[in-house]
Amino acid sequence: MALVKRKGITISRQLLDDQKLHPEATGALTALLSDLVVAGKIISAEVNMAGLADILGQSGRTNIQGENVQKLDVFANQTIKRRMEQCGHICVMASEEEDDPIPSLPGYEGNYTIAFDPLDGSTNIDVNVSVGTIFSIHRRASSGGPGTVADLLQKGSSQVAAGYIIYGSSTMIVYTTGSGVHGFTLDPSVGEFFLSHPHMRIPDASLYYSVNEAYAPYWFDDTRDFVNYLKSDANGRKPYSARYIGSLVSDFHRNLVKGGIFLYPRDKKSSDKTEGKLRLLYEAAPLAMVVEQAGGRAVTDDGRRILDIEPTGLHQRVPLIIGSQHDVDLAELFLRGGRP
Ligand code: AHM
Ligand code: MG
Repeated sequence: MALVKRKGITISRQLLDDQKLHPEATGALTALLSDLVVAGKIISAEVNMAGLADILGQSGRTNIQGENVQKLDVFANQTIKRRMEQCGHICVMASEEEDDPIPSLPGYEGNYTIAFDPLDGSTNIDVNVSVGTIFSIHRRASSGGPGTVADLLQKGSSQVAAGYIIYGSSTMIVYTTGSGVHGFTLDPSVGEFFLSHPHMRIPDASLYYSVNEAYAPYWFDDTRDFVNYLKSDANGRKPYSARYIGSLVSDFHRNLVKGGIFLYPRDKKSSDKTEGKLRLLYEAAPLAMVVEQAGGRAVTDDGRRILDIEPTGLHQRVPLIIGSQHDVDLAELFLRGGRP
């Protein structure tokens, strides 16, 4: 029987309801996600204090682990590692901030892996723009003991959960375990996430595009033609509007709620952008699972479904086109050389 979702239920309740959809579930994924939620609350509290760091000064102020205040992306990375390495359900982790796989504490290895971008868009912190944590969870591929790189290099379609925490005007967590997408907003007065956005669906079409247009001179022709088409009023169309924050979680979240298309395509200029900038494991794959679960699409600029890409390296980059279904379909048409 489908459960009726009302606003105001807690994330713990929702996680348990998700678990009920899988009769074989042991509760391990629920416990893992609950620990991740705790990490999100700790990071949220620290992000909210960021603007006061210069006023209060860094020395003397200690965080929850009793350390002096650190750079926020380092703090976020350590916070997630500490929650996950001893949660008892993770065998190995990968972080955008670290070159190598991160093992769990000996004796605490479990059946899942997590890849995360601890604080995406952290260059925006100083100007009070929203940043976020992105996470991707897989069942391990190996059968026991410490996890390996091979456990982490699984394609996006086998994720068992994915989502993000956005530290914005409110802190929200948006996640999927493969049965739709739900959004929760943190009530800081009681320290609890409450369901605020049940069964999120991305609008099929939109009038917003998000791309860093400063790179337009280096784009391939089809990318430029597509963006020019969006901006044009050809055939009496209403032109799209540009919305680019430069903080992926924020740009993605806005598009998820309002509809829109986000592009970080390849370009001809810099060698490290030949595959785009964004990382498959930490950014593209988890957001692709969220967007598909919400009715949207995520592809590369040569038409591959993000969730079908076999990763070959932990820090592999991938060109990303993600958002409303109709808009991504239209982008694909242009990038295949077609025109409406
Ligand atoms: P980061 O992981 O180093 O923070 O970089 C990722 C960020 C994304 O949040 C954002 O979409 C992108 O970089 C912006 O890049 P650019 O400044 O090239 O437009
Ligand atoms: Mg990032």
